[in-house]
Formats: sequence, structure tokens, C-alpha cells
Amino acid sequence: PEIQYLDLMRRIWTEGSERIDRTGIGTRSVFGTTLRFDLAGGAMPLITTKRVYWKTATRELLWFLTGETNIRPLVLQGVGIWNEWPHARYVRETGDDIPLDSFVERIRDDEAFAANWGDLGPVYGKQWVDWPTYRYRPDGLYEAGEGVNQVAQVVESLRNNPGSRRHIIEGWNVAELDRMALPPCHKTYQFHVADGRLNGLLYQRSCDVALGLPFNLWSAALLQRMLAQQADLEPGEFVWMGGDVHLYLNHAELIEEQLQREPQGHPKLEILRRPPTIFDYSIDDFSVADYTPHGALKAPVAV
Ligand code: THF
Repeated sequence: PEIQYLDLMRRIWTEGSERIDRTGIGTRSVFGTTLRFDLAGGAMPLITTKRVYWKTATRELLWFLTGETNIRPLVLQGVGIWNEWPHARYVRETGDDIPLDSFVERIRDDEAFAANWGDLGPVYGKQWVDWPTYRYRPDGLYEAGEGVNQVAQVVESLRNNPGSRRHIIEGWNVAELDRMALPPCHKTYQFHVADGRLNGLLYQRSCDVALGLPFNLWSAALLQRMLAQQADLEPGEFVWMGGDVHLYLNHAELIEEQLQREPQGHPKLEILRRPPTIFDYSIDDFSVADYTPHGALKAPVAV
């Protein structure tokens, strides 16, 4: 299964179109690709040709499920993958050119500072569990309604209406995009029940194949596994679809090295208990066996 990932990486690197992107770094890109993974028996799309920090990705997913959009809870757990965006905003808006490390220390140690500068806006967590609604009043004006918990609704519908074609979690809230630090990349999840198995599909509009995709594949498959457990279904197939699927030109060294490596082993995820709801999982509930990856490969994230 990992061969699909490596083939995609190789194809983008050798045949992708060079384009200038939002970050100004430059990418090679292809448009519209699919990967498929069978999650039966605990199998997971966990890349072995470099070490992937699956616990970091898991903490991020659990953070989404809390509805939180401030990076502070991640920082307190030592997870740094979202730090660059609030830092860039702080430097831009205050003119105070402090280094990333010092900024992150302040987020950690100063709650008020974190409240002001650590928020990413209404990103994934907010949209997943508290999508804002409005309702019209008789006078034609409208007022705020109750937020929608899309994740809870999907658990409900998987249990009570498995044949539905509307098991969807959507991140792309058009009305709020301009307040997000970054519009959602992994924007649409759809689930499907057939033969007692839960299939999942993720549509990602934009994908950083070298740094982001290993995280995105793990997280989406993990969410699918958690939903399957909550709905008493067996995990089925996970389908990943990408829109603008790219490699950053400054990841050349990582890419050349990773393409020399052979996949090794078949990592498996065990979920150690069945929490009462989809919102009650903790990092200690997950155990990965058979993960003996090649060494980590470092590369800078494009902000
Ligand atoms: N923007 C870009 N340019 N790439 C992305 O992958 C990306 N994301 C999220 C939002 N915007 C993005 C952020 N997620 C890493 C991993 C995931 C990220 C951001 C950064 C990263 O640096 N991973 C390193 C180090 C991991 C660590 O130190 O814990 C790695 O080696 O995997 C994708 O959704």
C-alpha cells in the first residue's frame, strides 16, 4: 500500500508542473489523484520510509475533536505543528520580530498572551463540532442559532441510518474562510456502510505530499477507526482524494532520500478500550505494533 504513496511522490517530482504558490516557495504539482487503503485487521496507512510521529498527529486529531482552535493545548503537549501560523501573524501585526521559539514559550507560559495570539480562527475544530448556524426572525433579520456538532451527528447516523449517503463532516465554511489562519486542506470526510464495514473517503483540496500527507493519511484513517468502533462496525476501505497535490521545491533532499528507501513492515493500530463517546478518547488508548520505520527526515514547513 505504501508503494502508492511513493509512486505518487515520484510522479509529482518527475512529471509535475512547476508553479508558484501562495507561500512563494514553488512547487511541482499534479491535479486530482486517488489512493486506497484497506484498514481490515488493524492495518493503517502509516508511512515506514521515514519516521512519522503518529502520536503528534493523533494529539492533533483529538484536539480537533475538542472543538479547540487555539494552539496552546497543543503547545502544552509539546506539539509544534501549528506554531508557524500564529507566529507569522504576531510578527506581521505587531512588528515585534521575536524568534519562533520565544513566541512559543510565551504561548506556553502566558495564558492571556495565548488567548490573544494563539488562536487560528474558526478552523477544523470549530467547524467539526460547532458549525455556526443562524435563523431568520419574522422581521427578516437573523440571529445566531445553535452550533451543529457534525461529528456527533455522523456517529448518530452511522448507528441509526447506516444506509445514508449523507455521513459527511465538512470543514469548508465559506462564510468564515476569511477569519481562518488557513482554509481547511482536508476539507470533506464522507463515510459509507456496506456489509458491516465502515468505508471512509477524504477529499483534500491541497496537499503537501512530503510533510502533510503522512499526517493526513494517519489522522483520517484513525478517525475512521474511531467512528467504526463507536458505531460497532468493522473498518473497511479508506479512500484518499487530492486536488492540488504537490511537492515543495525546498523538500528536494527529503524527497530524493525517501525515494531510495523500501517500505518495511506492516504497522497495525490497536485501540485499547472503547470510550463511551467519540469525544472521550485519549492518547493512551492507541497502540501501534510492527512499526519499524526508516529514520526521520526533516524539512521546513511552508507557511
Ligand atoms: N501547510 C503546509 N505547507 N504543509 C502542511 O503539511 C500543512 N498541514 C497543516 C497545515 N498547513 C500545512 C499543518 N500540519 C508538520 C506536519 C503537519 C503539519 C505541519 C507541519 C511537520 O513539520 N512535520 C514534521 C515534524 C513533525 C514534528 O516535529 O512533530 C515531520 O517530519 O513530519 C498539513 O495538514
